[in-house]
Amino acid sequence: MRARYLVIALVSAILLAIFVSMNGSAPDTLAQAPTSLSIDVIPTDNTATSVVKIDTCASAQNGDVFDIDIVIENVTDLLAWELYLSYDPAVLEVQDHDAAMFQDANQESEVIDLSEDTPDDDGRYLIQSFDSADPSSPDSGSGVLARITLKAQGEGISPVSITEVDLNDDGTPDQGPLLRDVAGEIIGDEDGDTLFDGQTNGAEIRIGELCADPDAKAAVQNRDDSSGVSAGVVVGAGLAAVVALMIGLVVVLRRRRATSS
Ligand SMILES: [Ca+2]
Ligand SMILES: [Ca+2]
Ligand SMILES: [Ca+2]
Ligand SMILES: [Ca+2]
Repeated sequence: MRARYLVIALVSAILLAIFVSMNGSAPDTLAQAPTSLSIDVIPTDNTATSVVKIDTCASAQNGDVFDIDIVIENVTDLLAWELYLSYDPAVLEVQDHDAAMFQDANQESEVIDLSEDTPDDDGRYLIQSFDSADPSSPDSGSGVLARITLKAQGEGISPVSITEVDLNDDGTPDQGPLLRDVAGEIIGDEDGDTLFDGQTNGAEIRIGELCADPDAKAAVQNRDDSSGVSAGVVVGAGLAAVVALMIGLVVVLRRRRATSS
């Protein structure tokens, strides 16, 4: 009798498990996290296939040169992608880029970089590449899709963003992130316009002012003790040239005055 109850309990448990799995509520916890894109404005210690901490604000000074990372997380079989970095050209310009980090990390990759030329100073920078390896060498997981070198061009706060943009204000986005997998399928497009609809996290860069966290500073490449001295020398030399020019002008004017009188 007791064994019979046990069998009934077991069968009920199995049926319940099947029911739950058919409704989709149980496997949700097992499902892979959705693909997301973010900008990490302090890329210190990130590698091509690992991201340490995504920072959303960094401060720097005018003239500073520093990197930011475009980070992808939880992608499966990525083969080709494109996205636009929006920035304020009064504050920043794009000096350089590396679009092959994440895609180049696995063996036999042959990444072709089709990004816009640098320097770029019109506020929209197109970065795109695909892995042309045969047999194909798609990439899965998380890492640094692209590393962008920026230069501070003026004081102020520049948002940096990779979300889709409606350029002609007709209510339909014209440009945005596009991710394609090894089967040619578009990744993360819910509404059929090919543009990525998953999480895209932007950030901001403050030139000449601190972030809410005063320690959130850009990883500046050009500013150290030696470059500070050489900048001072350059300014000094410039001033000397201006003074020499003015003395020359005064001499010429005096001579003219002398000859005309
Ligand atoms: Ca970081
Ligand atoms: Ca690859
Ligand atoms: Ca551009
Ligand atoms: Ca879409």
